[in-house]
Amino acid sequence: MRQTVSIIGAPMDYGADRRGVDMGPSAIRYAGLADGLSRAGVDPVDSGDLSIPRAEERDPDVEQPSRGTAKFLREVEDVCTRLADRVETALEDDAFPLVLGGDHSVAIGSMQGASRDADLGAVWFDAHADLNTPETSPSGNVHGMPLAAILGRGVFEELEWASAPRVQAESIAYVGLRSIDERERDLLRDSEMTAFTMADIDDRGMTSVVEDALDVATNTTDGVHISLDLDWLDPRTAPGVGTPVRGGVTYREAHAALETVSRRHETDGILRSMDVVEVNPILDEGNETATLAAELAASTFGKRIL
Ligand code: 4U7
Ligand code: MN
Ligand code: MN
Ligand code: MN
Repeated sequence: MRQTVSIIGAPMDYGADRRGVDMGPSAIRYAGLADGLSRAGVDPVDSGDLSIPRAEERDPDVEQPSRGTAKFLREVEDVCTRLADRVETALEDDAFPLVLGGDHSVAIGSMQGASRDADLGAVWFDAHADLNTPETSPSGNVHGMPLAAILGRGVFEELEWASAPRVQAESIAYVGLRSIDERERDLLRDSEMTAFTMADIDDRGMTSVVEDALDVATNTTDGVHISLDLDWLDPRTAPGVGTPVRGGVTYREAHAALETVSRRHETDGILRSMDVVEVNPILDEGNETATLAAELAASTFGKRIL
């Protein structure tokens, strides 16, 4: 039986400074996401977008002295709570939730929802560690904080909508890290997470690194969440992102990584949920980054050359 993939758009840009990432879901759909998924052998069902008020109608709330700085935290809470419910519902209907961002703070909602009824591991494909707390963040942007939120670090410990008790640090693996803030590095070193950097990919090759990351994320969990931030790729290949970092993964490496995930899913049924985030059509060139996002989502479900 073909697996149903429920496409859930979360056009949120509260978590990032560069406007335009709220257009990501449209651009990824327009780039042929549904066709790509069908060709990969799954049944896409589009559940539409969450309705999200524009940031201009909201107050950025930069002053929350007791909490440190986290811009639009209340708005992120509202969206992530609704998103978590949508993800949970998709899983109850035996569908696979595929969340389209929006900035990376949507991952708080997708992982919350996917871990309400399961122990969840994660593979984080990103240039960044996304482990700042409002206290350590140099920007106050929540898209740099989703893993700290999920793991209940700093002030997130008290925020029930954010932390996900069934996600453990030891079941999270980064792949492709290359930009970490100073205070974030201490948080990462003190945690039980596994980090594969760009240097590990250089040394060992992508497929072997991803195999290890999947071992980490499947060990003692019921399923794996894939979080794909398009700034994981080199900016020459994926220019449409708000926080580009040179020296990222190539087009081929990216496909190899997600095809490795798909092979493991085919044999062991490891996948539970996924988000594809940080596509910013305003900064993109000819919808190239959105097209890549759609292709990589298809590769996750087994797009094959032959
Ligand atoms: B993304 C940053 F300071 N670390 O916290 C921050 F460099 O979801 C960037 O990975 C965060 O794109 C990038 O603002 C968040 C910065
Ligand atoms: Mn990110
Ligand atoms: Mn990033
Ligand atoms: Mn970014």
